[in-house]
Formats: sequence, structure tokens, C-alpha cells
Amino acid sequence: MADVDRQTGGEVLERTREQLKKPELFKVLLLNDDYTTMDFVVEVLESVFHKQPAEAFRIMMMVHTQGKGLCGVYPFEVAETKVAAVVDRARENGFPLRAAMEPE
Ligand code: TYC
Repeated sequence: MADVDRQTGGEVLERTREQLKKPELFKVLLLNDDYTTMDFVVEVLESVFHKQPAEAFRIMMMVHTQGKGLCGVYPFEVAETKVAAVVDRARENGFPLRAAMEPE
């Protein structure tokens, strides 16, 4: 250990502290629109966010009535991937559905 410290000037300790930092988490939200079908939103919630059917329906209705709804909370890169998956699937199916992420 003393050898390592001498060779790195303390870098090993520094890196260990960074690795212990909790990852920043981001909310992923679905946004309402007038054109995406309710069935498609429920399907996205089941397939992208692994929600059970009743929970997927509840979140879809929350988005439909309140304008937006929380789908999950994830580390940055996972949240980005979920948003991209929602948009990709929506565009493939001709829907304008949007998702957003915001710091928890
Ligand atoms: N408002 C849409 C409709 O009436 C349904 C919908 C729900 C759209 C949730 C998007 O994120 C959404 N067909």
C-alpha cells in the first residue's frame, strides 16, 4: 500500500472516494399529447418501464389527466436510454409521445 501511495501521489485514495459517491438519479416522466393512443402508452409503460398492467394504466391516466406522470427514477445513462426508447418506439408507430428527464 505504501508503494502504491508513493507511485501515485495519493490517486488511489482519490479514486476510491469518487467511486463511493452515490450516482445522481433522474426522474423519467411521460408527457401528455392529444394523438398518442392510451393503449400505446400502456404498452410503452409495460415494455420500457416494466410496469404491471394495472400500474401502467394508472400512470397513463395520471399523464392523461395531469399532463405528466412519473415512470421511474434511474441513474443518468439509464434514464437517457429509457427516454430514447420511448421516443424511438413512438416514432416507429407514428405517435408524437414525448418523455422527459429531470434531476430527482
Ligand atoms: N391524451 C391521450 C389521448 O387522449 C392519451 C395519452 C396518455 C397520451 C398519456 C400521451 O403520455 C400520454 N389519446
